[in-house]
Amino acid sequence: MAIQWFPGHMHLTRKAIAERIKDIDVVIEVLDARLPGSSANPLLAELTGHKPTVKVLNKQDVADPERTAAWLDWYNAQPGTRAVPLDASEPAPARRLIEACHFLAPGRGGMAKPMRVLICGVPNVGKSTLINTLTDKRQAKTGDEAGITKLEQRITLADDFYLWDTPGMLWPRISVPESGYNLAASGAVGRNAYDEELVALELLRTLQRHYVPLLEARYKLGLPADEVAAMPDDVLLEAIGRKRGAMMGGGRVNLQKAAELVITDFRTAILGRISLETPEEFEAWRAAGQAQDAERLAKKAARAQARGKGASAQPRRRVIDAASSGRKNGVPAGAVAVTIKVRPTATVIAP
Ligand SMILES: Nc1nc2c(ncn2[C@@H]2O[C@H](COP(=O)(O)OP(=O)(O)OP(=O)(O)O)[C@@H](O)[C@H]2O)c(=O)[nH]1
Ligand SMILES: [Mg+2]
Repeated sequence: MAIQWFPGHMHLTRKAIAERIKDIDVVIEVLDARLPGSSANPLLAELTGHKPTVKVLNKQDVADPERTAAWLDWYNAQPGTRAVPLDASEPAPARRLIEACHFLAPGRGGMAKPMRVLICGVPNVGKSTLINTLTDKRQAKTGDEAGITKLEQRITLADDFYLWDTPGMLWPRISVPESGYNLAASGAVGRNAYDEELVALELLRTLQRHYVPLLEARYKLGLPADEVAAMPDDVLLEAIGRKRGAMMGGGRVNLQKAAELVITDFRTAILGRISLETPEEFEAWRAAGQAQDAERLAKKAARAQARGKGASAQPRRRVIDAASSGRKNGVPAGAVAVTIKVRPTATVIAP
């Protein structure tokens, strides 16, 4: 089953961003460099897409550098879209974002027209850390858990430069299952909204495809690389659990504990620098998700038509608003382009 997490505070965040965006000059969308496609929120694109935007590929220090380069090429080849890699705790590159804001909104600055910047992105991606680095103070609460920031907060960078930290937001229906798993592995999804074992198995499958030497280096399974790559994922999880001492009574492996170990090793980068998707992989997943959504909608329409014959003219269910149903004008949320347009004049900011 697909992973979904859209709790009440995200409904409020969506409303707050929709309201705030009118008075915003530049949007900084923070993406996770280990999963740039999956961490680009289509709902945010709807809410903020008309404003000049910089995409930040954050946590680049724990992402696979080759894949980050591929993602930057991919984004920066698209007209009007610009992306920069970042480690949010490093002051010098973070400060370059301030210059980028002035570039994108040249008319703003000075007491009469202060610069107003909205920082947004999925949960746990590093928005508040970036704000603290930019202001050189611990003004925003941070933590290695989804949902640390619960309310929008204005932070003053200078008398004429304001930043808005926003709570991390996902979207009501994640129609690309791989994105749900990758978001959960990264820590963007609340703990109770997914099954650690399933997420760890999916993560292991990715590691078996692309990062077998890192698996061997961490877990010392003592097996040839091709054998590790070909192992059934649940057998691999069990072998890792046994190696790492995640045991319960009767000599059995505690698979829940083993799953938590694997996920933590990925999040903390003890496993090494890993990215869970390439632009090509993500595009293929998205196309499959869109095709499935289209099929689902067609089936639903056919059912409604069949029911309509002889049924009363009154709709049976209350119509919920387009955005919270995950759809706009009949188009599924996952079908909305994840790239955010910036002014055609924008330039690449050197990393
Ligand atoms: N390795 C690495 N860790 C980072 C980076 N930026 C943030 N973190 C860590 O990621 C975790 C989440 O950071 P936050 O700044 O709280 O994330 P957030 O986006 O504000 O999260 P929410 O408020 O829950 O939406 C913290 O443990 C940070 O230390 C980065 O560039 N690299
Ligand atoms: Mg935060």
